[in-house]
Order: sequence, then C-alpha cells, then structure tokens
Amino acid sequence: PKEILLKDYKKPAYLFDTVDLRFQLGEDKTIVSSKIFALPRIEGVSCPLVLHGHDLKLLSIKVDGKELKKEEFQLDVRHLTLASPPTSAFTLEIVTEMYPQNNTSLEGLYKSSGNFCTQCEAEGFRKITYYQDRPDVMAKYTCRIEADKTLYPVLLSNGNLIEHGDLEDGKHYALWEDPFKKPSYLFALVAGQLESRDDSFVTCSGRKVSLRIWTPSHDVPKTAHAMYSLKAAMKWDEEVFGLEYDLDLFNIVAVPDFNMGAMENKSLNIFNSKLVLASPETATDADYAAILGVIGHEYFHNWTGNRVTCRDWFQLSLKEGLTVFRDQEFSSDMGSRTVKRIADVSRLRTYQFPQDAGPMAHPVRPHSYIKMDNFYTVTVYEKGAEVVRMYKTLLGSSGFRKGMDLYFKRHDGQAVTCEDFFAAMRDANDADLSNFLLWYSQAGTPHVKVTSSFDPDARTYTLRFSQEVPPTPGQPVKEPMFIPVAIGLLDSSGKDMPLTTVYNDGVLQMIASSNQPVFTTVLQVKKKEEEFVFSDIPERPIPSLLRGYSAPVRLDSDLTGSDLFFLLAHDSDEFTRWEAGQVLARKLMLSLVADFQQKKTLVLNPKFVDGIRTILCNSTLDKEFIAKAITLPGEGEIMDMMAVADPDAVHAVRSFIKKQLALQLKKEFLTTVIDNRSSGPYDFNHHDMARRALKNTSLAYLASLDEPELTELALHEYKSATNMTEQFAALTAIAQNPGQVRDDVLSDFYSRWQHDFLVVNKWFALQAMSDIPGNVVNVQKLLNHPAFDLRNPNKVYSLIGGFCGSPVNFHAKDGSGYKFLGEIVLLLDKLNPQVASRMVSAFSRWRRYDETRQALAKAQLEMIMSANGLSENVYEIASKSLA
Ligand code: B3K
Ligand code: ZN
Repeated sequence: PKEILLKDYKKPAYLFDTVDLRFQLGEDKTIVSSKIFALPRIEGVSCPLVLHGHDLKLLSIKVDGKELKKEEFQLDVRHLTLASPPTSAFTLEIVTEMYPQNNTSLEGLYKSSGNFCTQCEAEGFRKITYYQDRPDVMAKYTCRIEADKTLYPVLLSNGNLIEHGDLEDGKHYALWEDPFKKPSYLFALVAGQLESRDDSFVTCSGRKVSLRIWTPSHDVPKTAHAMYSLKAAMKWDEEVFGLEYDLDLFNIVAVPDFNMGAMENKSLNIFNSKLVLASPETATDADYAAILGVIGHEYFHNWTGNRVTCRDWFQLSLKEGLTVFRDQEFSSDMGSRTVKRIADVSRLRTYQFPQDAGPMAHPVRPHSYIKMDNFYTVTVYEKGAEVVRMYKTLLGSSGFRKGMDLYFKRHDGQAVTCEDFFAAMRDANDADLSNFLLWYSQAGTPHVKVTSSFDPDARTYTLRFSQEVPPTPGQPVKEPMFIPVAIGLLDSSGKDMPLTTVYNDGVLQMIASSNQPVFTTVLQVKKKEEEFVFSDIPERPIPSLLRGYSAPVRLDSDLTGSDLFFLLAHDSDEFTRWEAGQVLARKLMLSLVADFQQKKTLVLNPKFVDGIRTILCNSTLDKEFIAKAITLPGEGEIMDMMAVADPDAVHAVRSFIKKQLALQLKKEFLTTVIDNRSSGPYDFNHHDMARRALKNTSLAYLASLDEPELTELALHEYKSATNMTEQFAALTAIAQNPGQVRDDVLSDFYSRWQHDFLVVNKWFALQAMSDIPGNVVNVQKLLNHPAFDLRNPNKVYSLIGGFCGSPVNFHAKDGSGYKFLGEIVLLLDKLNPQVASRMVSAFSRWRRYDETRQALAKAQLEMIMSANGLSENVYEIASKSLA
C-alpha cells in the first residue's frame, strides 16, 4: 500500500467541464456510460490523462467520437491511462459494466434493501465510472437513469428533474440536471420503491423550495422530526449566516445499509435510517437530538463543503470541522447551549484525546494517508470544530461572521485549502493570528498548566501559564500553540469581579474600554511560558479558567479542592461550573484507583457526596445540567490519565462511587424519580428532555444497588413508560445487574420490538456494552441471532462496536475479548473494509495496558497483519498501531 502525501499535491492535468451520465440499472449488471467534455489545464500541452477506476469492466472508450485502439490506453486494477489525449478540448466517452448487487463495501453504487443507492465520498465515484476522482475537478453533471418501472418507480439524482418517461420492456427513465459545478464525491443516485413526506420552505428571498424525505412507505410517519429539523436548519442558516438554499428541490433519502451517518450529496442527501426515522415510541431523546444535529450538518454542507469545497482530501477539516461547528451552534440555539457544550466537550475528551495521544494521532490537517476513509476522524471533525470555534472566541461573533462572509465572497465555486479559510478570517478582521495555523499542522493535545498568586499590597493577581504539546508519530518536537483562554475571577461571595486591565509579560492591555463592566476576558497564550497580571484586584480571587472550554487543551491548575467546590457552587459560567465538578471527580477517582490497586478499603469523601447532594437538590438549576453534573467521568477518561491503564480498577472504583452515592442519596434520588415522571404525551423540547434526563440518571443510580424494591421501581418505570427514552433507560438500569429479572426484561423488550430494526439495534448494543463478567460468550451467541447481520453496519456498530466499548469485557485479562475482535475483523474485512477498519481501531491503544494485555492484543494485531488479501483500510490502522 502507498502513502499519499500532502506535500505531493499537484493540480489536475485536465479540467472537466461537463459530465453526462447514463445508468442502465439491471438485476445482474448495470451499464454506466459517461460523456465528459475535457480540456487540458494548460492548452497545447500534451500529458497523460490518468483516470481512477476500481472494480469496473471497461466496455468501450472513445475520444471525439472515435473508439480508442488497445495501444492507445493502458488499464491496470486502479487506473485507466490515456497516454496522449488531444492538446485542446475534446470529448471522452466511456462505457463500463458493474455489479451493484454484489457490492458489500457500500461504497460506489450498491443495493440496500432492494433499492439502488450511492456513496461516493471520499473515493467511491471511481467504482462507478473511470474519472479524475478528486475534489478539485469540478464539473456540471446531468444524469439519466433507466430502470424497471415496477421495481424502481422512484429515480433520483442531483439537481432538477428535467425529463422523465416510459421506455420499452416495462422500463422508465428520468433525466436530472445539476446546474452547479461539483466534485465527483457529491454525485448521488437513488432508485427504488420509496415514498416521500413532502413539505416546502420559502427562503428569505421568497423562493419556494420543495422538500422531500424518502423512505419505504411504512416508515413515512417516522419522518416528521427529520422534516422539522430540516426546516429549522434552513431558517437558522439564513438568520445566523445569511446563507440561503440555492435550488428549488431538496431531497433526503433514508437507507438502512450505510457506512456512516449521512452524506451531503448536492440536493440529494442520503442518510442512514437511524438518523432520519423517529417516533416517540421507538426513538430516544438522544436519537431525536442526533437527527436534528445531523440533518442540520448535511444541510449546512450545501455552503460549507459543496459551494466551497476542498482542494484535496487533506483539507477535509475545512468542510467537516467548519460544518460540525455550525451544527453544534445550531443545536445549541435550538436547545440548551450549556448542555450541548458539555456533551460536545465530553465527546472530545472521550474519543479525540485518546486518538491524539495514540499511534493514530494526526493533525487536523493530516500530512499523509493510505486510505482516506480512515481519516474521517474525531480529530478532523471534532477537534477541527474546536479550531473553528477558537476563531470565533478570538474575533467575536460579528468578527467571525465577517470572516465567513469574506470566505464565501472569495471562494464560492472553488476548491480551496485551510489557509484560505484562515486568510478570510484574518483579512476580514485585520487580525494578528500569528502562529494560529499550527492548530492545523501539529497533532497532540496541548497540556496547559496554570499557577496563580495574589499580592494584596499591590492588589495584583498573577496567572502563570506554561504549555507543552506532547510528541506524536512523526512529530517529536512541537512549537508552542496560540491558545485562547477565556477567564473570569470570582470574589469571595461568588460574584464575578469586573476586569479592567491586564499586563501580558509587562505589556498593558485594556480589558474594559467603556463604562460597561467586563467579567470574562480572553487571554492569548502564545508562548511556552507566559504571565498575565491583573491589576485592581481587591481580594484573592478564585479563577474560573477556560470558560466555555475556549481551547481544546488539557488544563491543570493549582486550584484546591475547596476552590473547586466553590466554583461548582457559584461560577456564573455554567460550563466551568460543571467542569469544576468533573475535576473533583477525576481527582477522587484517581486516588481511589490507587487505593484499590494497593488493596486498601475504599472510602468515599463525604464532601463529594455533599457536593453531589447540593447540586441534585438545587431547584434553580436546569435539570439536564444537574443530570450531567451528577454523572461521573467515564472509565476511559480516567484510564487516559493513568501511566498504565487498569480497566478492572477503574471499573471497580466507578461502580463503588456510584453505589455509595446511591446508598447515601437514596431518598433524594427516589424523590427525583417520582417528581419527574412524565405527564402527557412525548414532546421534543428542552424542558421535557431535561426532566427525563434527570429522572433516568437518578433511576440508574438507584437500580445499581440491586435491592428488590428498587428493581421493582425500575420495572414499574419500564412497564409504564410511554416513550422509548424512559422505557430504554429503565431497561438499561435493570440490565446493570445479572439475574432472572434482567433476562426476562431483555426478552420482553425483544419480543415487543423485533419488527423494528432500529430498536433491535439498541437491544444489541445494550447487551454488548454490558460489564457483566464473561459477557463475550453472550455477544458471541448474539452473532448468531436471527436479527443480526454482519453486512449491516448499524448492527456491527451496535454489537461489535458496543462490545469494544466495554472496558471490562473487551479488555478481559484472558484475552477472550481481543480474540473475539481479531476473528471478526477478518470476517468483516472481506465484506466491508471501511467497517472492518473502524472495528480494528479498538486495538490501537494496546500499549496503554499492562504487559499481559499488551501481549494478547499485539498477537491479534499480528494475526490480522498476516492475513491474506487484507484491505488497505485495515492494513493502515493495524500497521500504524503496531509501529
Ligand atoms: N461527508 C460525509 C462523510 C463521508 C465519509 C466517507 N467515508 C458525512 C459528513 O460528514 O457530513
Ligand atoms: Zn460533514
């Protein structure tokens, strides 16, 4: 396998102006004919035209209407090369044959539940026809689809439907034209038996856009929330960014077999059904929220991704980081900003920090890849979104908007780079963003340390920052980063002190310029070591650091336990308030882990219990905030902070604290459950969701005690639930404890929901993630369950992915979890390399564990590496993990 390097980028040799495609869809083969109007990028210069192609049978190739002879082109497994095409504009016609019904990779053209659909990003278009399959080749497309009319009554592609009609032999056709130039990765086609929910949206300039969400007919009732989300997203993008939709039609299609969440093909978004279908009875609040976010995300790509796209795949974060940032902001505006921020930061810590500290660590803009699909990562997406957020933190809302406006003004219709985005932000604001670009090129999570001192005589308060970016593969030494640190200072009554001036390494900076008091300021930390001195500070303040999580860093400070309790009780910034509780919990858990390892009796600090009680009983706080604040940091987060990760100890400690809290706050938790029961029908609004979140979190605490009357309570909640959020939460609470009750409820749940594959996936995941000892045997059994299918990614993610997320069972000391995964990866790789490579990633941090586990995991990675015919996808992850 060959590494592709960013520094080797070269402009394409040929420009493609228009592409006319014709698909003859059939049961045993599909014929694709393409007619491309091509021209050399530099007129008069002849150079080879290299077209990508994979798993295609070439039937014919013509230049300017003349069939090419064998010696005029070259064919290998991945390319079709024309040695010397014309030196001025010419037409290229290619006919190929392919077999979508056998395509289990779910990339290119494939069949899902009998329907045809496509997935082209990143490099799937080459499985449809020979093409310069790269994002900087942008062309106008037409697409004619021909298929059996009974089997495939609905024929969709990008743009506008300009013609349709009947053909001989029971066939029909549709001709689509997309007026916007696009890269091949945004091409899409769908053909099948589908029905739509129809609606419309009138844009700010008064144009009426038809909106259609397509699914099999029985699922149409479940598309109401997706339609609501789409309309909300369209309105939000107009209001917040002044961005209007640009065609008269917007289609969304839901398919059950899809490698990832969704795809932003121009005007024909294709979605994993999981992110479209919802009803109160079958989908949880989390599902509803995910649908809102992803429908928004794909819609927002129309401007950030489609109208302005990436020059090459290394720039992926240009569209993904930016679009994740946009969908996060959208969800915040539609719900609770604090709760959304907490959820996003938790996600970053749980998934991105470990990646950034392991063998797959890569910068937001990677320098190299073997298989681009392996770089649709939490680093490119979530850390990329944090990078965009930092521009906004530094430039302010209106400065950020100016930057966005300039970006579109300069680059509409172009394929550009991360520097272009940076330049638009800088130029629109005349800003000094000095070494900010390092965020795109340096991997690793910066580690920031802060110490403080107060001088009562001089009335100054000093914060000293030091930063360190840890070495990552290929990057042993790092430069200091540009880190925006939003901070506030609390006085002894818990109120924000007004901030007036600060000296940065001796240079005076004004914070408040008018009479308007300022309570939060953004310090620009740029050096390895740097000092900030606040003047006019009457008493020793408690600093509220990194408000709103203003930079994706690990922060250590000299705040004491009582400072943290103080912040937890008083901070006006709700994010740092939550964070104070998390820092306390992390410290507590780490010290109990040490006790556990030294076989000491575990004792829970009563102050911690009091802190949780105070939060739980504070009726002025948002209920979802309370639910988040009483939830302990995940086991992965704690293991991440240990020199040698010890899953057993961390699990034991987390369970111990959970049970202790449940025991000591039983009364409070019981009241919380009872006071927060549902009344009335399900509705997706923050108030109701917050109530359900708090009730469900409390119920989980109570059920962990495994006492008969508490199990009875959970059973009652399970039986009386009128929505999936509460039903599934009760099931999860009961499933914590092995035994007959658990088995009975699990089988009751299955028999109720066996007809609904999305609910059955929750049932798989719940069992797979269980920390019941020896669970690998159950998971192995579930592989043979009639509802399981290794070819469906959602099922694999639920069962196999769920299992790998269980620290105790995946990391079982006898190696049974590793062996299970090793075998499955090889099976999966034959069917679907993208899915296999996601699963094999669970091994990548094997060096974090003790020697016994290391040896067992390494043996599985070596076994995988030695397999015949391994995909490039799995090869890249496995080999980098072993390196
Ligand atoms: N752009 C797609 C992801 C494509 C993944 C290709 N392996 C979805 C999204 O981020 O919107
Ligand atoms: Zn995206």
